[in-house]
Amino acid sequence: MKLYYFPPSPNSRKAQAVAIHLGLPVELELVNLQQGQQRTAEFLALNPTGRIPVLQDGDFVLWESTAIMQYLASRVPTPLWPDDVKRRADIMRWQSWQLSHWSSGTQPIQFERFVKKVLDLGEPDAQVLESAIATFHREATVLDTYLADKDYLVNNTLTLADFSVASNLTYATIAQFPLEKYDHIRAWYGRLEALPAWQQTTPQVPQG
Ligand SMILES: N[C@@H](CCC(=O)N[C@@H](CS)C(=O)NCC(=O)O)C(=O)O
Repeated sequence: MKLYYFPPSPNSRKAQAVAIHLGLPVELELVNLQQGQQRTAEFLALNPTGRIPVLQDGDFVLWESTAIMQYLASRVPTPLWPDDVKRRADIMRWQSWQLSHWSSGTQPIQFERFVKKVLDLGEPDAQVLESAIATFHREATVLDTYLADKDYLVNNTLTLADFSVASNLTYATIAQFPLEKYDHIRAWYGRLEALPAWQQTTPQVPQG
């Protein structure tokens, strides 16, 4: 299997971390987003949306990180994606929330405070930031409350849900996500950060 990825991308991190955690042999193929390699004809033939990650398994090509994670975790028996319909639905619930709602707060903060600086795109837009921070607090309150009596999101066991939701916190420190009052999120994310698969996929980013 081949994973088209870009190391700084939280979306490719999710898929790569799951592959590492499961010990699956996955060949990595760099798609340099800063050089526009996601827009080459060759890459668009794999993923017409022009985004990474993409997984290629023989002649089967799969894009969308959540689908890739589920496909990878279906290759071997694993508590990350248990063979139980309610547990799977619960995992899907959190993966859906992550893509639709959690990202709505975290991604604009990450873009305004971190990506703009790295790509020299100017100062953060105060209005965008204010709105994103309000969304962040709304969603973080839900997550923090849910985690108050749990170590992990589903069945109190590490699952794909944790990898998905944690991916948004990849740049939490450098982008100054307002996490101070969310003790349960910080404790839970600490558990993710202790995983070798998370450590091995930590992006190298310019500091400061
Ligand atoms: N919903 C997609 C989002 C993928 C995505 O947005 N990937 C970004 C990197 S984090 C990308 O490839 N961006 C390239 C571009 O927009 O040109 C997924 O979960 O895989």
